[in-house]
Amino acid sequence: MIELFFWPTPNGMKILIFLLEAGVDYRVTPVNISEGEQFTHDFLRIAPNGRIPAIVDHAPADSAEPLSVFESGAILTYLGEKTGQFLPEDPRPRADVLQWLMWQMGGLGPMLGQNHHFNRYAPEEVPYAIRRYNQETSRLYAVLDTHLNGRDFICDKYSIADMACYPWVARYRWHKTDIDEFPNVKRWYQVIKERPAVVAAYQESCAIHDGKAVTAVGQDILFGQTAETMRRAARPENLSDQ
Ligand SMILES: N[C@@H](CCC(=O)N[C@@H](CS)C(=O)NCC(=O)O)C(=O)O
Repeated sequence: MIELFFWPTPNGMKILIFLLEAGVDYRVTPVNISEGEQFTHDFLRIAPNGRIPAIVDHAPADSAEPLSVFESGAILTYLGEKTGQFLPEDPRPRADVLQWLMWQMGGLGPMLGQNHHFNRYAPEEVPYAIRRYNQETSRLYAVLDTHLNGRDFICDKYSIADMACYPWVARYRWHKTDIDEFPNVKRWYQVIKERPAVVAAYQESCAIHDGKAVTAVGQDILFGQTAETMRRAARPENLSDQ
């Protein structure tokens, strides 16, 4: 059984989609990141970066103690290898899936994340930052759109690369992207959106959290973090937090 430490954000959705697509036995442990639950000792033991998603595999292949993984790209790779699904074994298609997974992890995700920050959350308007991340967003969409020309999926078959990119593109309104400008991305997005596992994943995520806007307190927790936040969270006296 896979325990998924989850909150309904794009990085969390990637893993929920995988678990439903692959038919894996799982349970969700919500981690409300707007209330600071990412800083509890129990969670930091599993995910020292204090970010969701993370998993604990309670039945690892070596039958030893439970195995934890953090970082959504590492989790998708682990689950792909464990289940033999959505990550090819042959070196050539495998390298293709992994390069697009890394493109999402190092580019699409972080850039769209900053775009959302400056377009939706920043307490003051920062025109340079908005322009910078809008431009980078449009550049990345063009990369994906060109690549998807004549293809159904990012790689040869539906894979963890699609699962990693989809939840970010699904927030295209957040990053002020006119998806009609990118017809191949739009076609790919609509096909994935209708997959039964994807529909089920979003239904399950809505039941966990209704998607209400982050409160001012939540914004302080999310956007006011420094080294001191992590040092404080790691102090033994905070063990009583759990
Ligand atoms: N590179 C990480 C990013 C994880 C991440 O940024 N998670 C966000 C939600 S999408 C989070 O936990 N935020 C909590 C916080 O900022 O305190 C991954 O892909 O797993």
